[in-house]
Amino acid sequence: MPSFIPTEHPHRRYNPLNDSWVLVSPRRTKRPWQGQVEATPPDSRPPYDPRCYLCPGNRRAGNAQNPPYGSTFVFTNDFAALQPDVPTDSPPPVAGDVTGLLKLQPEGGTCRVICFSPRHNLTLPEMSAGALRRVVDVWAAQYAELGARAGINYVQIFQNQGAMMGASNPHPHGQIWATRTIPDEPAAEDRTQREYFARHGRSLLGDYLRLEVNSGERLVVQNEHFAAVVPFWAVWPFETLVISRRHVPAIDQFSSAERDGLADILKRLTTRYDNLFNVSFPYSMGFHQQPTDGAAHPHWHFHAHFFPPLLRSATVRKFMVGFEMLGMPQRDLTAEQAAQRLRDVPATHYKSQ
Ligand code: H2U
Ligand code: ZN
Repeated sequence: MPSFIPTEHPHRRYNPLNDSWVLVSPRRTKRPWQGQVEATPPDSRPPYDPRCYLCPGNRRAGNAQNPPYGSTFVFTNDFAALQPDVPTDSPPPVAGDVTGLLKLQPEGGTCRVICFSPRHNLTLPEMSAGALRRVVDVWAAQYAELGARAGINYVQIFQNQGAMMGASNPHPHGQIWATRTIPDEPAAEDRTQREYFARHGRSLLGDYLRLEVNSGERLVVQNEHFAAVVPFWAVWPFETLVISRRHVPAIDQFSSAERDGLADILKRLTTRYDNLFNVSFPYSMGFHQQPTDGAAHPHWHFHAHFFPPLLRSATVRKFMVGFEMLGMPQRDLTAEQAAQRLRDVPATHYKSQ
């Protein structure tokens, strides 16, 4: 089927998952750049760093001591953004506000940190399939445990990879923030998926995945259980969406084979990311799963978002400023071009080539 997607002309694309638009300006990557250049952090980390807060056996910043863990380790964030014991009663109106414009609600929850590996110098693509599978099992167990708690209605699992994305420590780790209210992004996706399911009787992302697998234009990697695409509506230059082939609402409902499949697709995708500029590719990633509010969510389809900031090279990132902050998101290369770039790099990690 011929593609009628413009490769030269500015156009807008619609994101049906969060009901927003992105401006695509394919020719803008040709503009000269004399602006900020990021430092490429040297990657000469030892397998164990006695000063690292997350290495096995070390003391953390809050003075707790990590056990001598051998695979993964989960602990409550010593500087948690959410606390479980926040009063839930509605507070009185903000003093002086007769308009109702100033709204304030208490928010309860909990924050955890997950060390993916005892090895200080690894990243996800450098971990073995078996070790990654153990991380998947920890994510599933954490989602199930936190989600079952009274007062936890949403569980956000995520990872900030790299200093450029705000990771505070190079030890391989991710976070979980579990909240009483459903945050805005998953709340928007809950609405769009519910409406699509009500109208068509099928999952929005299931239909989208079928379309992407048939076209192949935006496909990056796939296996028996998952596919990773640069979504048609991607905002970040090399943004990807990992979608399960089976319409499953949450990670704890995957079979053992599907969990292996998730570990495999994450390894293959992050390997390609690192191979793009031969650096450990920075990103924020996370899973979007059904809220744990006890309501039925038959429309929810498990997926992971990867939002990497790099644009032209290891040192030049995309800035979401000016028009993006005041108008709408804008991107410089098309989703199809980004997917092609990610397909063109080797499937084996550059450090092991
Ligand atoms: P980020 O690298 O994505 O910031 O995650 C690390 C988290 O680890 C961060 O939220 C926590 C920080 O609060 N942390 C501890 O809980 N204890 C420590 O000793 C160091 C860091
Ligand atoms: Zn460490």
